[in-house]
Amino acid sequence: MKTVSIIGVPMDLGQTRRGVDMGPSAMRYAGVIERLERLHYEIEDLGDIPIGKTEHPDDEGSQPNLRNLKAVAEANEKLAKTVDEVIKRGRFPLVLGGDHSIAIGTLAGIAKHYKNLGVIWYDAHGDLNTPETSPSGNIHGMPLAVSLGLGHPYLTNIGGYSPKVKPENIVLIGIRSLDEGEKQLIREKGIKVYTMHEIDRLGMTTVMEETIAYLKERTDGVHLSLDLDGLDPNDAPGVGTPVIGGLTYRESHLAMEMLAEAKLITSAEFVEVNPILDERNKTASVAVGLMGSLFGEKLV
Ligand code: Z70
Ligand code: MN
Ligand code: MN
Ligand code: MN
Repeated sequence: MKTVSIIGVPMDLGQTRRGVDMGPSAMRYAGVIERLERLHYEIEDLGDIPIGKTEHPDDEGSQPNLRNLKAVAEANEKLAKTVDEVIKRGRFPLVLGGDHSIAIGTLAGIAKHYKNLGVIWYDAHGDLNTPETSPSGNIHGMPLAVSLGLGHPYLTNIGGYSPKVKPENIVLIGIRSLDEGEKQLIREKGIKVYTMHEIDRLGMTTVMEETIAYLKERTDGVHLSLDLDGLDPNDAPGVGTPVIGGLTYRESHLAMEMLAEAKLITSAEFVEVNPILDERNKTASVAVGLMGSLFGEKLV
């Protein structure tokens, strides 16, 4: 990865807290472009994907437990197309969110370029709900299920194919909040999960060594989908759904550094930064710092 394309997705329709649509600007202000240029990457900023309105005519109560379905689907179609073109041009897509529903479009744009795309889902949550299991109707709690082919066809068919990823090619890291249906799906599909329990027992070094070895032997590309709420709210307060007891700043940097060393990651997205809930752009700065480590920044 020598050339990087930044794609902003000011999406906030996948959940109900206002402000996460300002995430891409916050990460640009926190210096993402300068940070990666210092590492000698050639960066292009493709600007932001346009997001429609909440009041899409087709969303009028017609889709049970799928808030803003049509508007979310349309934005993700556009995102998928943009990501697809970036990869066709041989560049590394770096997507800045926006709520986590944008992973639907990112993965739709990426997955067709690989036989066996791996996914690292760094998050407090599993995002494995379907309209049947979701307690909230928020699509940001569903993107990983959608990518497995589960959910409304407006979402699963984005990019014109489904599924995007195989359950055995996914690794969840940082998990500490799962709904009943998500737990069932994880067991049923045998998805690899490092909850906070395993991370505390094994330590982040072992967790990442195992994750890297596991994905290296079965995938031909790995997408990192990093939800800032995977981090502890002390380190990343600017998120819509903070969950106590999370990954630290230090563990997260270590994880990114180990991924950089392994040269494993072929695309990435950083989501759920909400500047309105943040403290002096701390969470966006943490996100940009993690991108620095992911792209090979070293102290000495
Ligand atoms: C819950 C739901 C979620 C992110 C919260 C929460 C999902 N499981 N995802 N914050 N990023 O509503 O489905
Ligand atoms: Mn908005
Ligand atoms: Mn998430
Ligand atoms: Mn989350």
